[in-house]
Amino acid sequence: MGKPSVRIAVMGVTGAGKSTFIQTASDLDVGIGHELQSFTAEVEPFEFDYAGLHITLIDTPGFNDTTRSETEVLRSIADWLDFSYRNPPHLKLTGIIYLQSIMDPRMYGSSLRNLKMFKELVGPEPLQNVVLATTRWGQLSKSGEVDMGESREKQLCDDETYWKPMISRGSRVARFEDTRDSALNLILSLIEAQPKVLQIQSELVDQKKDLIDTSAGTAVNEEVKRLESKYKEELQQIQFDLDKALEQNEADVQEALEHAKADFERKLDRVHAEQDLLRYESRNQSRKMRDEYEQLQLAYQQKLGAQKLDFDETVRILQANESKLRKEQRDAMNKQIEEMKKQKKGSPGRTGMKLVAGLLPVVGSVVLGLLGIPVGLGGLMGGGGGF
Ligand SMILES: Nc1nc2c(ncn2[C@@H]2O[C@H](COP(=O)(O)OP(=O)(O)O)[C@@H](O)[C@H]2O)c(=O)[nH]1
Ligand SMILES: [Mg+2]
Repeated sequence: MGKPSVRIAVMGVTGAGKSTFIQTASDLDVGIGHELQSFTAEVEPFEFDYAGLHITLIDTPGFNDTTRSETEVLRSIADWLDFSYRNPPHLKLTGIIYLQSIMDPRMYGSSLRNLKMFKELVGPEPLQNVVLATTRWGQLSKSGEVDMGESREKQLCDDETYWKPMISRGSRVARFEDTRDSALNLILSLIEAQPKVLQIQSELVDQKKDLIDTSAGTAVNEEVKRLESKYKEELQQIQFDLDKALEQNEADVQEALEHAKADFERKLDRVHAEQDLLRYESRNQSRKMRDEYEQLQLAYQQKLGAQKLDFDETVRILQANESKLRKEQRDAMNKQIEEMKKQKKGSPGRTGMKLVAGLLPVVGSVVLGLLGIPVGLGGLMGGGGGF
């Protein structure tokens, strides 16, 4: 006969003290994160025996991870929960310990966001099997600030946007006092509970939903959409600023910029329209869009630099980088160059700036960014005139 099994997920923002808690409880070396780097990138179970029980503590990444998107974090947690429940012996969690550092003076945006994601993952039913635990009481007692900790704890419990609704639904509040006993007591307080299926497990396995249609997936997708509109606003702002900056220059430059902007906005619209279809890929799309946006910014800066470039120098730089282009782009670029070469050397129609402006609608802003026209060429050549 095996020992009775206890499975507890440990959640909370990066830095809340999840790994510290697991290490203290299990005496295993779990690898504890330092400073801003978050150590736990994937869901990772740690197993040990205690008091006749086989205990598994499941370490999870926080949604405020410094290196991974919310989608990636959600996917890794959802995949683990999905897999363990979907396949025999269809494991359910005995409980969840949600950690929150008592050292945090207030609920930061990322803490609130993480809590929201936690609630979406767990759903209302299993909240009875949740312990909301504050960490770092050891530090507070050393510095004689336990009173302050107590008033923060009270705030957490009394605030509607924080723990209050969860406590009303049966979640308990506890403190992790930095000792093994304290950690084990927290765990033992959960073992009587009837294991429950989490909302995300029920949605993915029983209701056969796609991740993006689950409550947690929807919350992430909303965030993606919010980011998209933010990028759009920023793009408009940059357009405005650059219009101003270019006011004194030739109309064709501005026209080209307008063209590039319209191009970009069409892409943005397409991403919006496709987002719901893209499902899992939505965050990738958003990331790709951000890259393009950054390229566009770069291209703008380069154009400002190119106003001071002469024609031949611009041709040299472009052609030195032409291997980065697809054949049709390369052909289009060289056609444009040949076109302009027909004009008289040193004529106002034949400058680096005019060349870049002419290329913009042909090869697009992203490609121009790849072509490596150096930024801030102030000292290289005199203004508009060629040669
Ligand atoms: N003294 C003390 N330090 C803690 C406690 N919890 C976390 N830390 C420290 O805070 C940092 C982040 O903790 P960690 O356990 O890696 O957080 P995680 O990201 O939630 O796994 C580490 O440097 C820990 O040593 C605690 O309860 N007491
Ligand atoms: Mg950790």
